[in-house]
Amino acid sequence: MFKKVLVANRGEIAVRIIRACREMGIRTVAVYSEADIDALHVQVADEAICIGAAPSRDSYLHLSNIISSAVITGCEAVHPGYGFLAENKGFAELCESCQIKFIGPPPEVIERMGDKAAARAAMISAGVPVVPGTISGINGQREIREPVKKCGLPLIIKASAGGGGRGMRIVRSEAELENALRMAGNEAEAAFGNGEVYAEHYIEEPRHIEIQIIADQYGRIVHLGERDCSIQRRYQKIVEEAPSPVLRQSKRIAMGKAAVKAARAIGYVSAGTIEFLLDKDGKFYFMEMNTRIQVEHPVTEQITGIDLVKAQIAVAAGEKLPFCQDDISIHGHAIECRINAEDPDNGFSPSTGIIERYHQPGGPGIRVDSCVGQGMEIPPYYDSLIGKLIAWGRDRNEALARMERALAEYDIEGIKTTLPFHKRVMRSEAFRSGNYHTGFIEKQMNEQG
Ligand code: MV4
Repeated sequence: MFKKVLVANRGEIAVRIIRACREMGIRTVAVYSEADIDALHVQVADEAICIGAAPSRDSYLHLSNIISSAVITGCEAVHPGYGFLAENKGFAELCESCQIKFIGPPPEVIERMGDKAAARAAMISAGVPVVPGTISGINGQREIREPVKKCGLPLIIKASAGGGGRGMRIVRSEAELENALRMAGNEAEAAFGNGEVYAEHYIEEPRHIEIQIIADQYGRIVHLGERDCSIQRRYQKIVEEAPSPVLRQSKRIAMGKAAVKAARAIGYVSAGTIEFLLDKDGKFYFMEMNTRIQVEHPVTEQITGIDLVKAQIAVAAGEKLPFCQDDISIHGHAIECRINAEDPDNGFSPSTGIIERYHQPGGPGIRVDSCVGQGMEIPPYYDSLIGKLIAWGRDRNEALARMERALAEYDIEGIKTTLPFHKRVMRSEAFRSGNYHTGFIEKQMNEQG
């Protein structure tokens, strides 16, 4: 096992990784920007090194400052968390070339899954269901109506280099197609420096259901069930739950098998997530693969009892997975609310400043993964996620009741947060019934109570 790991991240995920390392007897090195000198991850790590100025590009995205910190402190591995360098092929390669283990999949796998058109093609070869669409990227030379023939209408144009919803266009009539292709291409070129786009049939009001997998270096791949992440706003997940309130056991098994097949086909190692769209007929389709630990991993941990971060570190160190598929069982239900420093009454605009009062909930079934406390300042430079509130119950109703109780206990003053918004989500009829889709916030959030 590793003796020392550098945590190349900040915020709650850095703290989460440091906790896993501590339990495993691994020493940790935190890195921090000038804005984060008083941050929690710096306090809880064994050592800490300042890697630059507040803007991410000068610190948390600065490859050479981070890799030098790992070398100087004698770390054998780097955990990238999520965001920042987690899906940066160049960083994974740089780690490898310095004989430092990148805790994640091989660089080629990061690259392949980062290209959404290539990922789609790989899944078609692997026999994993994908939405009907164009096989490879469209670059303007082809017959303009080809996407309509292959996908039918409505269709959606996506950027190959995109993901997470950026640079997408929905086309409802053939007349819109040419313009939409050009606009999407231009947008993709501007945003990613790669104008390649592809098209898929557009599935109306789908559910976003993703399967967690974990793979070791010896070909064992296990799935840990699904998370339902359909509650999103502008492609940002807000609430996640596991298991999905709409999946039957047979569908769960089918999606799990598809996810394992996908992971095996691309030579996956580490923790990863296969995202699927579930349509109204209950058919599921591959959408994207995330080659990192995700924000919402705790709901899976709560219902499987498996510590995903520890498992991810162990497989990176060359250990065999200590469990097989038959050892995995789903116990109860978990819901996660993302606590963002944002003002839900003002278009979710970022809220910065000092936390004047802070009291977090506890008690039965409650987990808080957070990085803030009373007197701390939320800097304006980074992601607005300041914590995650996770409720577990023997069934969905108990998890929901505990979440509502914990939201009422949670007190954060001095900055705006998404706490009041979550209270409304939990009260809404659509969420309570479990019968919601990705248009929940725009269309279904008619409040009760
Ligand atoms: C889709 C889709 C419907 N049909 N693809 C949005 C984020 C990006 N990862 C893919 N997205 C979608 N792709 C097809 N063929 C609908 C969405 C989508 C969505 C997906 C997941 C969660 C929320 C969403 C909100 C709007 C649209």
